[in-house]
Amino acid sequence: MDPNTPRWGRFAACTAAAALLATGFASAPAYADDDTRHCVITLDAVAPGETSSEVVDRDCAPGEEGRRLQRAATASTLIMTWYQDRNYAGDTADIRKSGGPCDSRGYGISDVGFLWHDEISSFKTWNGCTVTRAYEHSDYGGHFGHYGSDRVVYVGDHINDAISSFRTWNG
Ligand SMILES: [Ca+2]
Repeated sequence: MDPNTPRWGRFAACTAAAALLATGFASAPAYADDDTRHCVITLDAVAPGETSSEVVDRDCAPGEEGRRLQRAATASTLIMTWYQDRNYAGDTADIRKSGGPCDSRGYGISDVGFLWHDEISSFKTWNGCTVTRAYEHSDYGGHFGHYGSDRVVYVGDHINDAISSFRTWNG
């Protein structure tokens, strides 16, 4: 047996542990209030025959500037708010769309975008969006969480920090 093999095995294990540790630190909620980031993501209407809404605008700013941005976005209908941490804490994103409230067809967000990949831990839905599915992968793939409430204080261990796409509708 090659005497180098176990050494490489140990090296690989150490690297994996270091990567996990770094991820843990990155998601720890150890920020001051103004270090949070707040976004407004605006979706287009779902085109006939399509299942997803195009993102037509995405704007983020830190702290109070970001909250002002969210308060100013009143021309469209708020359908979701995403939170980086459980209990509606940390970075936030308001998801808005043109037109009226959520209907039974609802909205699909096929990719939450690079800022929000594997980050979301809680969310709220608004304006008639009463049922939501959160998926592990883009384009509604992998395992998912199903929620029949417009207030989800924690998405659950099975999908926490692992969400890449959403569907939400009036059910
Ligand atoms: Ca999180």
